[in-house]
Amino acid sequence: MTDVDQPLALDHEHALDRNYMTLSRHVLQQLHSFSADAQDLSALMTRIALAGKLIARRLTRAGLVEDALGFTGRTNVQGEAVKKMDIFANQVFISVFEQSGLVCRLASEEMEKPYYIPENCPVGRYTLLYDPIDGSSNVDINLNVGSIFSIRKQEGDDADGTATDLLQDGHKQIAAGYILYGPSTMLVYSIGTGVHAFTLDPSIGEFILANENIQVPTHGPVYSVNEGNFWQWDESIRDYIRYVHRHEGYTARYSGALVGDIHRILFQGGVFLYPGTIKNPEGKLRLLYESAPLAFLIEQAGGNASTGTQAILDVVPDKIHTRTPLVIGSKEDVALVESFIQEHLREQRDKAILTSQS
Ligand code: P6P
Repeated sequence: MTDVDQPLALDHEHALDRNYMTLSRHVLQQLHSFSADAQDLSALMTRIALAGKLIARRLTRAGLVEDALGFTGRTNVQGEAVKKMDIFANQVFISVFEQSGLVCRLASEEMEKPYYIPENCPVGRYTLLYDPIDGSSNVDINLNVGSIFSIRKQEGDDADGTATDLLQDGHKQIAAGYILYGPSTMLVYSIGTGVHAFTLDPSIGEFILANENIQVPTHGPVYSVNEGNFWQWDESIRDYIRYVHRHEGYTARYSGALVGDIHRILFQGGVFLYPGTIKNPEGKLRLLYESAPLAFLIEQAGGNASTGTQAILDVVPDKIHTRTPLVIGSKEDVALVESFIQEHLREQRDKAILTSQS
């Protein structure tokens, strides 16, 4: 029989040949240290992974479990209708971290104010900021969703419970990443030593290293944006869209779930943008637990992330749920979007000068 006649060998056996690098070991290896900080980070990432496994399990059975799908009938602090899965996932992170002794607070898209670890629980020195289910509109139609996380150290004592130490720029993040619930469940993270992806092996309940030191291509074909907002955008963004419509080599991909769109760009290159609109000049995406963690990750992978005029990691929020416009992805593609914005700002300045001189 020729090769072409050979049935494809399902190489389950080869999968066992991998060295099975688990997430907790990988973190310690990245830090080349067993210091208290390193152990904390490893433990934090292990808790994130546990939350991911619990949420993945619920998602894979959602259609069969009473009360897993659909809306709660409530609206969250964002003014968005809350899905039952949003509440479930939000609570999973709280439950997984409450007794960990690692965190003092959890700040979530789903909670107006941070959740403070109760007195009767061990309190740690870190804060977890997270979007428990990003893209929850996809849950009921079995499309990919994600969880986004960011870890910061508490600064000061926050005795007044206002968590003002969280209102600092994204360079204060010590770890960030996301969990993508897709055909497989993947956890992608960075602690400032590159970007690494792990795939959940449900048969052993472990996230196993799949891709190490991921580098986003400097350019890619994908532009990812909700073109339904076209007429709500600034003219500079409309001109960028006209450019990619008229030039070869671009393709549109938009899933309605930020994590999936970013994951595609991380591996294939391109740019995701959620610009400001007339209705929401600051855009829709939240800085502390969506844009900043993803910006941390993409910069670690050699990409860029900006508001269109300012690096996302430099933005200082004035409140926990601050929103900013987002342009994120391959260096060259982010720069192209920014060039249209800069061109329009120049034109506006020139026009203002001419008007003042006339
Ligand atoms: P729109 C999901 O609600 C989300 O926060 C992101 O995951 C996603 O990229 C975006 O909003 C989708 O927003 O306005 O295009 O439906």
